[in-house]
Amino acid sequence: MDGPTGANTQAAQLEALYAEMRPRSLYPLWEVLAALVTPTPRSPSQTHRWTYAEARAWLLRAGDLISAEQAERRVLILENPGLPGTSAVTPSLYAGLQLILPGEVAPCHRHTQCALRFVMEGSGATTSVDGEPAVMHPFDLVLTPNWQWHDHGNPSAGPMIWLDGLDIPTVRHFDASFAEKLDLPAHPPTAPAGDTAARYGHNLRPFRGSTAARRPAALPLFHYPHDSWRQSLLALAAAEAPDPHLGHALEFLNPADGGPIMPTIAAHVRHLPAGFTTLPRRATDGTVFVVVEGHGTAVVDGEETPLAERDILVVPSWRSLTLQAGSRLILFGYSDRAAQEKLGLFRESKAHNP
Ligand code: GTQ
Repeated sequence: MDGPTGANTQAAQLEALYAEMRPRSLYPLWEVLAALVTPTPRSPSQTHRWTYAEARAWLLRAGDLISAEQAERRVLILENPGLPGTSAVTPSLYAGLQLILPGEVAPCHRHTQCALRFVMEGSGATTSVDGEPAVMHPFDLVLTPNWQWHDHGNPSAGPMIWLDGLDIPTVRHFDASFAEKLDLPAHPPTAPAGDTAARYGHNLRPFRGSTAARRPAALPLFHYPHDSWRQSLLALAAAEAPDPHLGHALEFLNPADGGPIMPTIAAHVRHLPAGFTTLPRRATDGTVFVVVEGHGTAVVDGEETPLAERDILVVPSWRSLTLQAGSRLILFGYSDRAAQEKLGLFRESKAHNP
């Protein structure tokens, strides 16, 4: 037998085996098993906060340099510092800040990626979905689901900025990206603003089999105005004590099935009364938050991040999150929980009172 440093040790023989196999794309699982099948999530993504004022200044500078038409979408990508080169904010999701200046149009296209828009600033720009405009106001949620035509226009007098949330990395993961452009800058009008809200937005829908059913049956609604979700959230807050881990929380739903807003993305809003601190909670859905109202602190695995209005915060999968409200704090959040629940992957863990 050779000694432990000899050419015939197990390690040396294995290394020789690996070297022979490598050019033929064969590798030993036992060297990587612990890193592949981890006992708990080990997200490479990091907790990160983008300050709105800083991002906004750079976005407006881009607005001086390139038009929405030329860019197709004039967007600053919020890339997670732990996922360089991926354009991803979490391993499954994308986030970007989009700017449309007065008079501009972001031309009509459609793609297999699902998108949400959460308005950060400005009033009166429109996102048209299959030819029906949603007139956007601050903190409105607008959806452009998988394969629905959409274009954006800004007939208002001021810049319009919103957060784009898409499932780009998920679609890339499945190698299922398709996209096409319409030959026209904007989709021909098919319905006036508010038409879908009237037909599908009030716990009603067009009578089955009638000609009035004009939207896709599986996902008809695409505009969730701030006024209306805020009123519901504050009514809940007035009615009962906050959930210890979440505060008052309401999920946006798809009226067709009571499920999340899109097949891959779920979204919700939270309210924390002034001075309230949540108990720590972790969940498998890495989440992008927008501060809608107020200020506070996010404590993620013990590390504090101050939160101010319009800041954007990403909290990766399975990090312990505690929220402290310095004033009344209202947050919007989106995550891949919709996809994870379908796949049987979603888990959460709630710390109990010490
Ligand atoms: O508005 O369709 O931020 O296709 C990234 C990709 C926005 C959009 C983004 C897109 C869009």
